[in-house]
Amino acid sequence: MKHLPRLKQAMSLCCLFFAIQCLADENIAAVVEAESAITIDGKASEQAWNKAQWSLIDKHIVGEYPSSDDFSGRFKLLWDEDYLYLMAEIRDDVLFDQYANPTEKYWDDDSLEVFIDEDASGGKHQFSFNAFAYHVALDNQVADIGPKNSDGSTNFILLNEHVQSGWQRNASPENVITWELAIKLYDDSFTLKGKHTPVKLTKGKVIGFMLAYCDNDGSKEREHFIGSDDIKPKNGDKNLGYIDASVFGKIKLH
Ligand SMILES: [Ca+2]
Ligand SMILES: [Ca+2]
Ligand SMILES: [Ca+2]
Ligand SMILES: [Ca+2]
Repeated sequence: MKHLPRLKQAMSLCCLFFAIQCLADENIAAVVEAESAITIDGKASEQAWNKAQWSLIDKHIVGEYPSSDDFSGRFKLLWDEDYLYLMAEIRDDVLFDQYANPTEKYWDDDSLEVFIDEDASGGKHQFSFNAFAYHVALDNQVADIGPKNSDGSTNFILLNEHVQSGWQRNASPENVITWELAIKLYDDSFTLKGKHTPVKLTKGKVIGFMLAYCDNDGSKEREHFIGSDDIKPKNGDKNLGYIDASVFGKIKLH
């Protein structure tokens, strides 16, 4: 009988752990599995999309907060063994692609920025593949920063094989673009040399994830940068996603 207090203690610890787990899970968005094949054509015509919940892209990162006509957006996610799928509905009054070179100042052109941390490790990733900040441009090319060049300069790279995308503008509602993406997940062993196999996705997997949109309607630099997650500023700066995966949100595959 003298074991009873210890048992009680263990049980309360279990309850506490369960409560903490529940609280932690509340902040992890659930992503449902795609029931049917997804065709990447910018159209949400697949039944599977109806099962996914919308999330808003409404958190300020850079620039003035735009009016809803200037920029507003929302997105849904689905997954299967090979891909994380994304459907984004973006209202943007002017589509602007001033730099023809896909690795030149791609963040100052209209682009969808998908942040992925395959193992939800968090931590610095600007010059490594601990996480990715895929800038998906209007020409469907995918840019990010790789490990530094041998002279120490920044290496802007294309990772087009990681993200397949398609978008279209619709007659109604006005100025609304639907983007559809299939994203392969690569872990932190990825390098720019050789062939790498994407990670197979399974139920219960937790992934670091954030989505943002760079909106420019004709200025030299982007006018707004709005994201899906609240970022705690560092020295007044909220534009930290391309540097540190710890500011991403988290999603869990269900
Ligand atoms: Ca489709
Ligand atoms: Ca705009
Ligand atoms: Ca990582
Ligand atoms: Ca724009």
